[in-house]
Amino acid sequence: MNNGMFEPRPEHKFTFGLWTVGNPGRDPFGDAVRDTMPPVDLVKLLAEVGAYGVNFHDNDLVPIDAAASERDRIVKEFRVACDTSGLKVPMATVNLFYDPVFRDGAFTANDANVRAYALQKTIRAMDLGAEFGAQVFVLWGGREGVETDACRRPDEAIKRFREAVNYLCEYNIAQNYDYKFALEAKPNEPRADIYFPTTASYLAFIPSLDHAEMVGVNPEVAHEHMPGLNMLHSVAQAWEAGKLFHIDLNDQVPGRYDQDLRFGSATPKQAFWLVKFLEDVGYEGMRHFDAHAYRTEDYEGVKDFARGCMRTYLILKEKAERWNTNEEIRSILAEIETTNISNRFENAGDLLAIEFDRKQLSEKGLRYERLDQLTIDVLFGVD
Ligand code: GLT
Ligand code: MN
Ligand code: MN
Repeated sequence: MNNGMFEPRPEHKFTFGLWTVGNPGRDPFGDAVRDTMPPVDLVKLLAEVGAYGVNFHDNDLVPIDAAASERDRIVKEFRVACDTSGLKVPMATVNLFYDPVFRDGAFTANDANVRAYALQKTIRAMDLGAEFGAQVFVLWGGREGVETDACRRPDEAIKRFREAVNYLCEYNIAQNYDYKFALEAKPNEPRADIYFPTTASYLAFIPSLDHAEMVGVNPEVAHEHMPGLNMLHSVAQAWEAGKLFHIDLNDQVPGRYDQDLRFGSATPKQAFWLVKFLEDVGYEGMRHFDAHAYRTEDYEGVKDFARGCMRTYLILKEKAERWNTNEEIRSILAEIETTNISNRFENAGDLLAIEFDRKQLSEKGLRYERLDQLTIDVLFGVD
């Protein structure tokens, strides 16, 4: 039904990480279920399903131990694949979590040489992303945390993290890269506790940086849902602060391990409010899917997964339009607005002089039940 309407187009700015469609299904309890697909083939797969762009960590593309000549060959091949398929590289990032060297963190590790290596690895990843025209650089500090707080004071970790981001901003300026950095929060996993557990933590930290204007956030649905937070509220706060530089779309049931499910597949109502917000405010950044296919799937299933992420986004976008134009919804919203006539009190005396009628103010039902049911009707297609 309405198939053409939900087909991805370049202007939708749908992107996927190499690590998402390339996820071979390994988990802590079981081995890979899909053969590893080379990056150039993943680009073809993404082009086939209609994505706009592909993002990568340094080591998704270039193995950590690659010699310079191998790096150049890989980069060349990847460029040809992107050019041929028309795929863009809007975002790049760095893997500071996989290698054992980062077992105690990267920018916050206690060993100064590990911290320096992490910085070196990051600026090389910035060079790599810049070669492909990436404009956003995501920093997810997966190992920036602890199993035991005995190892360092957390305020020291914050200072180290600040020093690292300041350094990267200087490099960005020196190289004329013009990147925007997007800090991605996650409360736990892979470590017991990760510093800066929520998007709001990063929003509070960013103003303390030397180049705060260069740094924003990359909220992820799953990472907000894991501790039971409301993704929409985190995104709205970032947007209102002018800091929504990127977004990771996927899904997650609160309280579980990091599921990275197909966008909208577990909590479609929350996904609806999120899409509606992004569309209503006119967010112009990438709609990046940071998720992966079920472990039951082969590469045809991976395509189903990727198509599903984009299709659900577009369905929800259409639902948002229906919600915005639904007559009964509009009339309830208009009714709500009648109570929102703001008073300005020139001085506190004016405010103190008013006798509020609390009983009258709390008498009338607010009709949010009806409003929510109308939302459900829209979502279920019976509006
Ligand atoms: C990793 C993580 C994601 C981050 C990626 C960027 S890598 O898969 O689970 O949430 O966005 O480093
Ligand atoms: Mn993510
Ligand atoms: Mn995740």
